Amino acid sequence: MNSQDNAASGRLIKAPENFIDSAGVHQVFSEAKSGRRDFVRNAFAAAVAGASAPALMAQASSASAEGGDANILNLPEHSKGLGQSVASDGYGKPSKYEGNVQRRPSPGLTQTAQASVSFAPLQSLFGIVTPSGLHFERHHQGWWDIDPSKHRLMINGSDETMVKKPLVFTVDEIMRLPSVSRFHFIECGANTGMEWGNVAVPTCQYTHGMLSCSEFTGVPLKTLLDMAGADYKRCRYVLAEGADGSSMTRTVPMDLVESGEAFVAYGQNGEMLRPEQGYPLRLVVPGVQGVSWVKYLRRIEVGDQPYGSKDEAIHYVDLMPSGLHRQYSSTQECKSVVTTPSGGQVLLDKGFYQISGLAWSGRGKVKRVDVSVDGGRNWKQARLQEPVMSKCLTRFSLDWVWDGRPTLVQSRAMDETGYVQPNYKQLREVRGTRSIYHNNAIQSWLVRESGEVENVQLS
Ligand SMILES: Nc1nc2c(c(=O)[nH]1)N[C@H]1C(S)=C(S)[C@@H](COP(=O)(O)O)O[C@H]1N2
Ligand SMILES: [Mo]
Repeated sequence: MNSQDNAASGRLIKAPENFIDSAGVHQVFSEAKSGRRDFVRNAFAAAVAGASAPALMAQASSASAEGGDANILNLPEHSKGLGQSVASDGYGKPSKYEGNVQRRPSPGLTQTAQASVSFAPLQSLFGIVTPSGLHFERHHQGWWDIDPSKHRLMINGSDETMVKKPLVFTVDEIMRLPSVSRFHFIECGANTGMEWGNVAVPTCQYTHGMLSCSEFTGVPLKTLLDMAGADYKRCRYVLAEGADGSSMTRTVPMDLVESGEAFVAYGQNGEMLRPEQGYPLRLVVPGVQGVSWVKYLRRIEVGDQPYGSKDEAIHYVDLMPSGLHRQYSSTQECKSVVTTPSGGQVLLDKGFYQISGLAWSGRGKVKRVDVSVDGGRNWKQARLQEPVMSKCLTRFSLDWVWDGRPTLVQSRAMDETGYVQPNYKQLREVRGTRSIYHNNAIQSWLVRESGEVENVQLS
Protein backbone atom coordinates (compact mmCIF):
# COMPACT_ATOMS: atom_id res chain seq x y z
CA MET A 1 0.00 0.00 0.00
CA ASN A 2 1.29 3.44 -0.75
CA SER A 3 -0.14 6.82 0.03
CA GLN A 4 -1.67 7.12 -3.41
CA ASP A 5 -3.76 4.04 -2.80
CA ASN A 6 -4.81 5.60 0.39
CA ALA A 7 -6.05 8.72 -1.33
CA ALA A 8 -7.53 6.87 -4.27
CA SER A 9 -9.67 4.55 -2.21
CA GLY A 10 -10.90 7.53 -0.30
CA ARG A 11 -11.32 5.48 2.82
CA LEU A 12 -8.73 3.25 4.40
CA ILE A 13 -8.78 2.51 8.08
CA LYS A 14 -6.50 0.51 10.28
CA ALA A 15 -8.45 -2.17 12.08
CA PRO A 16 -7.89 -2.78 15.78
CA GLU A 17 -5.53 -5.68 16.68
CA ASN A 18 -8.14 -8.41 16.81
CA PHE A 19 -9.62 -7.54 13.44
CA ILE A 20 -6.41 -7.28 11.45
CA ASP A 21 -6.47 -9.27 8.23
CA SER A 22 -3.43 -10.53 6.35
CA ALA A 23 -2.67 -7.17 4.75
CA GLY A 24 -3.00 -5.41 8.08
CA VAL A 25 -5.55 -2.98 6.72
CA HIS A 26 -9.05 -3.06 5.34
CA GLN A 27 -10.24 -1.03 2.44
CA VAL A 28 -13.61 -0.21 3.85
CA PHE A 29 -15.76 2.12 1.89
CA SER A 30 -16.01 2.69 -1.80
CA GLU A 31 -18.28 5.54 -2.56
CA ALA A 32 -20.96 5.81 -5.19
CA LYS A 33 -20.01 2.94 -7.49
CA SER A 34 -22.24 2.82 -10.53
CA GLY A 35 -24.85 0.12 -11.07
CA ARG A 36 -26.93 0.58 -7.98
CA ARG A 37 -30.52 -0.27 -8.77
CA ASP A 38 -32.06 2.33 -6.52
CA PHE A 39 -29.94 5.01 -8.13
CA VAL A 40 -30.86 4.25 -11.69
CA ARG A 41 -34.57 4.24 -11.02
CA ASN A 42 -34.46 7.79 -9.85
CA ALA A 43 -33.79 10.47 -12.45
CA PHE A 44 -32.53 12.81 -9.83
CA ALA A 45 -30.14 10.24 -8.50
CA ALA A 46 -29.06 9.16 -11.96
CA ALA A 47 -27.69 12.62 -12.48
CA VAL A 48 -25.71 12.21 -9.29
CA ALA A 49 -24.20 8.93 -10.36
CA GLY A 50 -23.49 10.34 -13.81
CA ALA A 51 -21.60 13.23 -12.31
CA SER A 52 -19.37 11.15 -10.14
CA ALA A 53 -18.86 7.99 -12.16
CA PRO A 54 -15.93 9.13 -14.36
CA ALA A 55 -13.98 10.40 -11.38
CA LEU A 56 -14.58 7.14 -9.58
CA MET A 57 -13.58 4.96 -12.47
CA ALA A 58 -10.43 6.98 -12.85
CA GLN A 59 -9.77 6.43 -9.18
CA ALA A 60 -10.41 2.74 -9.38
CA SER A 61 -8.02 2.25 -12.27
CA SER A 62 -5.31 4.34 -10.67
CA ALA A 63 -5.68 2.24 -7.54
CA SER A 64 -5.36 -1.05 -9.38
CA ALA A 65 -2.52 0.22 -11.59
CA GLU A 66 -0.56 1.18 -8.49
CA GLY A 67 -1.52 -2.17 -7.03
CA GLY A 68 -2.94 -2.40 -3.55
CA ASP A 69 -0.45 -5.17 -2.80
CA ALA A 70 2.61 -3.67 -4.51
CA ASN A 71 5.87 -4.50 -2.80
CA ILE A 72 6.46 -1.72 -0.34
CA LEU A 73 10.22 -1.98 -0.98
CA ASN A 74 9.76 -0.89 -4.61
CA LEU A 75 10.15 2.83 -4.15
CA PRO A 76 7.63 4.86 -6.13
CA GLU A 77 8.74 7.87 -8.18
CA HIS A 78 7.72 10.33 -5.48
CA SER A 79 10.17 8.75 -3.05
CA LYS A 80 13.10 9.19 -5.43
CA GLY A 81 12.56 12.28 -7.57
CA LEU A 82 12.12 15.98 -7.00
CA GLY A 83 8.67 17.21 -5.97
CA GLN A 84 6.92 20.39 -7.00
CA SER A 85 8.10 23.90 -6.09
CA VAL A 86 6.56 25.96 -3.34
CA ALA A 87 3.92 28.49 -4.18
CA SER A 88 3.18 26.87 -7.52
CA ASP A 89 -0.35 27.56 -6.40
CA GLY A 90 -0.82 30.65 -4.24
CA TYR A 91 -4.05 29.25 -2.85
CA GLY A 92 -3.85 25.49 -2.23
CA LYS A 93 -6.38 23.01 -3.54
CA PRO A 94 -7.36 19.48 -2.49
CA SER A 95 -5.56 16.50 -4.03
CA LYS A 96 -6.62 15.63 -7.56
CA TYR A 97 -7.63 12.23 -6.16
CA GLU A 98 -10.35 13.89 -4.11
CA GLY A 99 -12.13 15.35 -7.13
CA ASN A 100 -15.41 13.57 -6.42
CA VAL A 101 -15.80 15.36 -3.09
CA GLN A 102 -18.07 18.13 -4.32
CA ARG A 103 -21.07 20.06 -3.16
CA ARG A 104 -23.88 19.15 -5.51
CA PRO A 105 -27.14 20.74 -6.58
CA SER A 106 -30.10 18.44 -7.02
CA PRO A 107 -31.32 18.53 -10.61
CA GLY A 108 -34.99 19.38 -10.83
CA LEU A 109 -35.40 20.49 -7.23
CA THR A 110 -35.65 24.16 -8.19
CA GLN A 111 -36.56 25.88 -11.43
CA THR A 112 -33.54 28.14 -11.60
CA ALA A 113 -29.93 27.76 -10.51
CA GLN A 114 -30.06 31.15 -8.79
CA ALA A 115 -32.91 30.32 -6.43
CA SER A 116 -31.46 26.98 -5.49
CA VAL A 117 -29.39 24.82 -3.18
CA SER A 118 -26.13 22.94 -3.32
CA PHE A 119 -25.64 20.26 -0.69
CA ALA A 120 -22.49 19.60 1.36
CA PRO A 121 -20.90 16.13 0.91
CA LEU A 122 -21.29 15.09 4.56
CA GLN A 123 -20.35 11.49 3.73
CA SER A 124 -16.83 12.58 2.77
CA LEU A 125 -16.04 14.89 5.69
CA PHE A 126 -14.23 14.25 8.98
CA GLY A 127 -14.48 16.02 12.31
CA ILE A 128 -16.90 18.90 12.60
CA VAL A 129 -15.65 21.73 10.37
CA THR A 130 -16.97 22.07 6.82
CA PRO A 131 -14.22 23.19 4.43
CA SER A 132 -15.34 26.60 3.16
CA GLY A 133 -15.39 25.49 -0.47
CA LEU A 134 -17.79 22.66 0.44
CA HIS A 135 -20.17 24.73 2.60
CA PHE A 136 -23.74 24.18 1.43
CA GLU A 137 -25.28 27.08 -0.49
CA ARG A 138 -28.81 28.38 -0.37
CA HIS A 139 -29.47 31.43 -2.50
CA HIS A 140 -32.87 32.91 -3.22
CA GLN A 141 -31.66 35.26 -5.92
CA GLY A 142 -28.13 34.15 -6.83
CA TRP A 143 -24.86 35.04 -5.10
CA TRP A 144 -22.65 38.08 -5.47
CA ASP A 145 -19.01 38.96 -4.87
CA ILE A 146 -19.62 42.38 -3.33
CA ASP A 147 -16.83 45.00 -3.20
CA PRO A 148 -16.20 45.34 0.55
CA SER A 149 -15.00 48.92 0.18
CA LYS A 150 -18.44 49.89 -1.13
CA HIS A 151 -20.51 47.79 1.27
CA ARG A 152 -22.26 49.45 4.24
CA LEU A 153 -24.23 48.22 7.25
CA MET A 154 -26.91 50.55 8.60
CA ILE A 155 -28.44 50.37 12.08
CA ASN A 156 -31.75 52.20 12.43
CA GLY A 157 -35.02 52.07 14.35
CA SER A 158 -38.56 51.36 13.09
CA ASP A 159 -39.22 54.94 14.13
CA GLU A 160 -36.87 57.71 15.23
CA THR A 161 -37.34 57.00 18.95
CA MET A 162 -36.07 53.42 18.86
CA VAL A 163 -32.36 54.15 18.45
CA LYS A 164 -30.72 57.33 19.71
CA LYS A 165 -28.43 57.68 16.73
CA PRO A 166 -28.83 55.68 13.49
CA LEU A 167 -25.39 54.58 12.27
CA VAL A 168 -23.83 53.48 9.01
CA PHE A 169 -20.70 51.27 9.27
CA THR A 170 -18.10 50.46 6.66
CA VAL A 171 -16.63 46.95 6.75
CA ASP A 172 -13.32 48.42 7.94
CA GLU A 173 -15.05 50.13 10.84
CA ILE A 174 -16.68 46.86 11.88
CA MET A 175 -13.36 45.04 11.68
CA ARG A 176 -11.79 47.52 14.13
CA LEU A 177 -14.25 46.56 16.89
CA PRO A 178 -13.67 43.82 19.52
CA SER A 179 -14.37 40.48 17.84
CA VAL A 180 -15.40 36.95 18.77
CA SER A 181 -14.64 33.66 16.99
CA ARG A 182 -17.05 30.79 17.54
CA PHE A 183 -17.83 27.41 16.02
CA HIS A 184 -21.47 27.01 15.03
CA PHE A 185 -23.52 24.86 12.71
CA ILE A 186 -25.89 26.38 10.18
CA GLU A 187 -28.80 24.25 9.00
CA CYS A 188 -31.43 25.33 6.50
CA GLY A 189 -34.91 24.87 7.97
CA ALA A 190 -35.72 22.81 4.86
CA ASN A 191 -32.92 20.31 5.46
CA THR A 192 -34.34 16.77 5.16
CA GLY A 193 -37.55 18.43 3.94
CA MET A 194 -37.91 16.10 0.97
CA GLU A 195 -38.27 13.10 3.28
CA TRP A 196 -41.46 14.10 5.14
CA GLY A 197 -43.78 11.73 3.29
CA ASN A 198 -41.43 9.02 2.07
CA VAL A 199 -37.87 8.23 1.05
CA ALA A 200 -37.03 10.69 -1.71
CA VAL A 201 -33.27 11.02 -2.12
CA PRO A 202 -30.45 8.47 -2.07
CA THR A 203 -27.51 9.86 -0.07
CA CYS A 204 -26.88 11.74 3.17
CA GLN A 205 -25.53 14.56 1.01
CA TYR A 206 -29.10 15.09 -0.18
CA THR A 207 -30.99 14.05 2.96
CA HIS A 208 -28.90 16.14 5.39
CA GLY A 209 -26.44 18.24 3.35
CA MET A 210 -28.10 21.62 3.92
CA LEU A 211 -25.93 21.61 7.01
CA SER A 212 -22.45 23.02 7.55
CA CYS A 213 -20.25 24.10 10.43
CA SER A 214 -17.56 26.76 10.57
CA GLU A 215 -15.59 28.92 12.90
CA PHE A 216 -17.13 32.34 12.32
CA THR A 217 -15.48 35.59 13.35
CA GLY A 218 -17.25 38.89 13.83
CA VAL A 219 -18.68 41.53 16.13
CA PRO A 220 -21.61 40.89 18.48
CA LEU A 221 -24.67 42.65 17.10
CA LYS A 222 -25.21 44.04 20.60
CA THR A 223 -21.99 46.08 20.27
CA LEU A 224 -23.42 47.83 17.21
CA LEU A 225 -26.85 48.35 18.78
CA ASP A 226 -25.20 49.75 21.93
CA MET A 227 -23.28 52.23 19.78
CA ALA A 228 -26.53 53.28 18.13
CA GLY A 229 -28.26 53.55 21.52
CA ALA A 230 -31.05 51.01 20.98
CA ASP A 231 -34.02 51.15 23.34
CA TYR A 232 -33.85 47.55 24.59
CA LYS A 233 -36.77 48.01 27.00
CA ARG A 234 -39.26 48.77 24.29
CA CYS A 235 -37.68 47.07 21.32
CA ARG A 236 -37.65 43.29 21.58
CA TYR A 237 -37.02 42.50 17.90
CA VAL A 238 -34.66 43.37 15.10
CA LEU A 239 -35.12 42.98 11.36
CA ALA A 240 -32.10 41.81 9.33
CA GLU A 241 -31.88 42.70 5.65
CA GLY A 242 -29.49 41.51 2.92
CA ALA A 243 -28.03 43.41 -0.02
CA ASP A 244 -29.00 40.88 -2.69
CA GLY A 245 -32.25 41.03 -4.64
CA SER A 246 -34.05 38.35 -2.65
CA SER A 247 -35.76 40.66 -0.16
CA MET A 248 -35.00 38.09 2.49
CA THR A 249 -35.76 39.92 5.68
CA ARG A 250 -35.97 38.09 8.96
CA THR A 251 -37.15 38.99 12.44
CA VAL A 252 -34.65 38.06 15.16
CA PRO A 253 -35.75 38.20 18.82
CA MET A 254 -33.79 40.76 20.86
CA ASP A 255 -33.02 38.05 23.47
CA LEU A 256 -30.56 36.50 21.01
CA VAL A 257 -28.95 39.90 20.50
CA GLU A 258 -28.79 40.99 24.14
CA SER A 259 -27.27 37.67 25.18
CA GLY A 260 -24.36 38.46 22.86
CA GLU A 261 -25.03 35.34 20.80
CA ALA A 262 -25.99 36.86 17.46
CA PHE A 263 -23.05 38.41 15.67
CA VAL A 264 -22.16 40.15 12.45
CA ALA A 265 -19.55 37.87 10.89
CA TYR A 266 -16.87 38.70 8.35
CA GLY A 267 -14.65 35.67 9.00
CA GLN A 268 -15.16 31.97 8.21
CA ASN A 269 -12.58 29.32 9.07
CA GLY A 270 -9.73 31.79 9.45
CA GLU A 271 -10.28 33.86 6.32
CA MET A 272 -12.91 36.26 5.05
CA LEU A 273 -16.37 34.81 4.35
CA ARG A 274 -16.77 33.18 0.95
CA PRO A 275 -18.94 35.13 -1.50
CA GLU A 276 -21.44 32.26 -1.50
CA GLN A 277 -21.68 32.63 2.28
CA GLY A 278 -22.43 36.36 2.24
CA TYR A 279 -19.10 38.19 1.82
CA PRO A 280 -18.35 40.68 3.23
CA LEU A 281 -20.89 40.54 6.13
CA ARG A 282 -23.45 38.01 7.31
CA LEU A 283 -25.54 37.61 10.42
CA VAL A 284 -24.78 34.54 12.55
CA VAL A 285 -27.74 33.47 14.73
CA PRO A 286 -26.56 30.32 16.55
CA GLY A 287 -29.12 27.51 16.81
CA VAL A 288 -31.59 29.28 14.54
CA GLN A 289 -32.50 28.04 11.05
CA GLY A 290 -30.27 29.20 8.21
CA VAL A 291 -32.71 31.67 6.71
CA SER A 292 -32.15 34.06 9.62
CA TRP A 293 -28.40 34.10 8.94
CA VAL A 294 -28.86 36.93 6.49
CA LYS A 295 -26.02 37.19 3.97
CA TYR A 296 -24.64 40.38 2.42
CA LEU A 297 -26.04 42.01 5.57
CA ARG A 298 -26.73 45.68 4.93
CA ARG A 299 -29.31 46.78 7.49
CA ILE A 300 -30.52 46.03 10.99
CA GLU A 301 -33.74 47.67 12.06
CA VAL A 302 -34.72 47.78 15.71
CA GLY A 303 -38.45 47.37 16.40
CA ASP A 304 -41.13 46.65 18.97
CA GLN A 305 -42.92 43.78 17.19
CA PRO A 306 -42.19 40.84 14.85
CA TYR A 307 -42.13 42.02 11.24
CA GLY A 308 -44.12 39.19 9.59
CA SER A 309 -42.10 39.52 6.37
CA LYS A 310 -42.94 37.37 3.34
CA ASP A 311 -40.48 34.69 4.40
CA GLU A 312 -42.10 34.58 7.82
CA ALA A 313 -45.72 34.66 6.69
CA ILE A 314 -45.76 32.24 3.75
CA HIS A 315 -42.38 30.46 3.86
CA TYR A 316 -40.56 28.74 6.70
CA VAL A 317 -43.89 27.85 8.31
CA ASP A 318 -44.83 24.33 9.39
CA LEU A 319 -47.98 22.73 7.98
CA MET A 320 -49.55 20.91 10.92
CA PRO A 321 -51.89 17.88 10.69
CA SER A 322 -54.83 20.22 11.50
CA GLY A 323 -54.17 22.10 8.26
CA LEU A 324 -53.02 25.20 10.12
CA HIS A 325 -49.55 26.63 9.71
CA ARG A 326 -47.19 27.18 12.60
CA GLN A 327 -45.04 30.32 12.40
CA TYR A 328 -41.71 31.35 13.92
CA SER A 329 -40.52 27.84 14.77
CA SER A 330 -36.99 29.05 14.20
CA THR A 331 -34.85 26.93 16.52
CA GLN A 332 -33.30 23.85 14.95
CA GLU A 333 -34.17 20.98 17.29
CA CYS A 334 -31.77 18.21 18.23
CA LYS A 335 -30.89 15.96 15.28
CA SER A 336 -28.23 13.53 14.10
CA VAL A 337 -27.25 11.44 11.10
CA VAL A 338 -24.85 8.57 10.48
CA THR A 339 -22.54 9.67 7.67
CA THR A 340 -20.63 6.37 7.34
CA PRO A 341 -22.05 3.97 6.44
CA SER A 342 -24.69 5.99 4.59
CA GLY A 343 -26.79 5.82 1.42
CA GLY A 344 -24.77 5.36 -1.77
CA GLN A 345 -21.70 3.94 -0.03
CA VAL A 346 -20.66 0.32 -0.42
CA LEU A 347 -19.11 -1.81 2.29
CA LEU A 348 -16.48 -3.89 0.58
CA ASP A 349 -16.34 -6.75 3.06
CA LYS A 350 -17.73 -7.86 6.38
CA GLY A 351 -15.69 -7.14 9.48
CA PHE A 352 -14.73 -4.12 11.48
CA TYR A 353 -16.01 -0.63 10.73
CA GLN A 354 -16.32 2.59 12.61
CA ILE A 355 -19.85 3.92 12.43
CA SER A 356 -19.51 7.70 12.39
CA GLY A 357 -21.84 10.65 12.17
CA LEU A 358 -22.85 14.14 13.22
CA ALA A 359 -25.19 15.39 15.94
CA TRP A 360 -26.34 18.91 16.75
CA SER A 361 -28.92 20.95 18.63
CA GLY A 362 -30.09 24.53 18.31
CA ARG A 363 -30.70 24.56 22.05
CA GLY A 364 -27.18 23.93 23.30
CA LYS A 365 -24.74 21.07 23.55
CA VAL A 366 -25.30 17.51 22.41
CA LYS A 367 -25.33 15.40 25.56
CA ARG A 368 -25.48 11.90 24.19
CA VAL A 369 -25.85 9.93 20.96
CA ASP A 370 -27.06 6.34 20.75
CA VAL A 371 -26.59 4.10 17.74
CA SER A 372 -28.72 1.10 16.76
CA VAL A 373 -27.80 -1.61 14.27
CA ASP A 374 -31.09 -3.53 14.60
CA GLY A 375 -33.74 -1.05 13.52
CA GLY A 376 -34.08 0.65 16.89
CA ARG A 377 -34.66 -2.33 19.19
CA ASN A 378 -31.32 -1.97 20.95
CA TRP A 379 -29.17 1.12 21.33
CA LYS A 380 -25.53 1.57 22.25
CA GLN A 381 -24.03 4.81 23.50
CA ALA A 382 -21.64 6.32 20.95
CA ARG A 383 -18.37 8.13 21.70
CA LEU A 384 -18.56 11.92 21.40
CA GLN A 385 -15.46 13.50 19.93
CA GLU A 386 -14.09 16.52 21.81
CA PRO A 387 -14.68 19.38 21.78
CA VAL A 388 -18.45 19.28 22.30
CA MET A 389 -19.62 22.87 21.78
CA SER A 390 -22.95 24.61 22.08
CA LYS A 391 -25.00 24.97 18.87
CA CYS A 392 -22.18 23.30 16.98
CA LEU A 393 -21.79 19.98 15.19
CA THR A 394 -20.58 17.10 17.37
CA ARG A 395 -18.88 14.09 15.82
CA PHE A 396 -19.83 10.68 17.23
CA SER A 397 -18.57 7.20 16.51
CA LEU A 398 -19.11 3.58 17.49
CA ASP A 399 -17.08 0.43 16.80
CA TRP A 400 -19.02 -2.13 14.81
CA VAL A 401 -18.40 -5.52 13.25
CA TRP A 402 -20.59 -6.17 10.24
CA ASP A 403 -21.56 -9.83 10.00
CA GLY A 404 -22.52 -9.52 6.34
CA ARG A 405 -26.26 -9.68 6.97
CA PRO A 406 -28.76 -6.92 6.09
CA THR A 407 -28.46 -4.32 8.82
CA LEU A 408 -30.38 -1.16 9.74
CA VAL A 409 -28.12 1.59 11.05
CA GLN A 410 -29.58 4.57 12.97
CA SER A 411 -28.49 7.29 15.36
CA ARG A 412 -30.52 9.13 18.01
CA ALA A 413 -29.26 12.28 19.68
CA MET A 414 -30.14 13.91 22.97
CA ASP A 415 -29.26 17.49 23.88
CA GLU A 416 -28.47 19.12 27.21
CA THR A 417 -32.12 20.09 27.73
CA GLY A 418 -32.98 16.36 27.78
CA TYR A 419 -34.82 16.53 24.42
CA VAL A 420 -34.50 13.26 22.47
CA GLN A 421 -34.54 13.14 18.67
CA PRO A 422 -37.86 11.54 17.56
CA ASN A 423 -38.38 8.70 15.11
CA TYR A 424 -40.62 9.18 12.04
CA LYS A 425 -43.67 7.71 13.75
CA GLN A 426 -43.40 10.08 16.70
CA LEU A 427 -42.68 13.11 14.54
CA ARG A 428 -45.50 12.42 12.10
CA GLU A 429 -47.96 12.00 14.94
CA VAL A 430 -47.50 15.65 15.89
CA ARG A 431 -46.45 17.16 12.56
CA GLY A 432 -48.16 15.10 9.88
CA THR A 433 -46.44 14.27 6.59
CA ARG A 434 -46.86 17.41 4.50
CA SER A 435 -44.46 19.88 6.04
CA ILE A 436 -41.28 21.05 4.37
CA TYR A 437 -39.39 22.48 7.31
CA HIS A 438 -37.89 21.18 10.53
CA ASN A 439 -37.72 17.46 9.90
CA ASN A 440 -35.38 16.16 12.61
CA ALA A 441 -36.45 12.51 12.53
CA ILE A 442 -34.07 9.62 13.11
CA GLN A 443 -32.47 8.58 9.80
CA SER A 444 -32.27 4.88 8.88
CA TRP A 445 -29.76 3.35 6.48
CA LEU A 446 -30.10 -0.23 5.25
CA VAL A 447 -26.85 -2.10 4.63
CA ARG A 448 -27.72 -4.83 2.14
CA GLU A 449 -25.94 -8.19 1.96
CA SER A 450 -24.13 -6.88 -1.12
CA GLY A 451 -22.68 -4.10 1.04
CA GLU A 452 -24.71 -1.44 -0.73
CA VAL A 453 -26.25 1.11 1.61
CA GLU A 454 -29.73 2.52 0.99
CA ASN A 455 -31.96 5.22 2.41
CA VAL A 456 -35.00 3.61 4.06
CA GLN A 457 -37.76 4.66 6.45
CA LEU A 458 -39.21 2.38 9.11
CA SER A 459 -42.92 2.53 9.75
N1 LIG B 1 -29.16 37.74 1.63
C1 LIG B 1 -29.52 36.45 1.71
N2 LIG B 1 -29.35 35.82 2.88
C2 LIG B 1 -29.68 34.52 3.00
C3 LIG B 1 -30.27 33.81 1.93
C4 LIG B 1 -30.43 34.51 0.70
O1 LIG B 1 -30.90 33.96 -0.30
N3 LIG B 1 -30.04 35.82 0.62
N4 LIG B 1 -30.66 32.51 2.11
C5 LIG B 1 -30.91 32.10 3.48
C6 LIG B 1 -31.13 30.68 3.67
S1 LIG B 1 -32.68 30.10 3.36
C7 LIG B 1 -30.17 29.88 4.20
S2 LIG B 1 -30.49 28.26 4.55
C8 LIG B 1 -28.80 30.37 4.45
C9 LIG B 1 -27.81 29.57 3.65
O2 LIG B 1 -26.51 30.01 3.91
P1 LIG B 1 -25.32 29.49 3.01
O3 LIG B 1 -25.65 29.74 1.58
O4 LIG B 1 -24.11 30.21 3.50
O5 LIG B 1 -25.20 28.01 3.28
O6 LIG B 1 -28.64 31.73 4.14
C10 LIG B 1 -29.78 32.54 4.41
N5 LIG B 1 -29.46 33.93 4.18
MO1 LIG C 1 -32.86 27.94 4.16
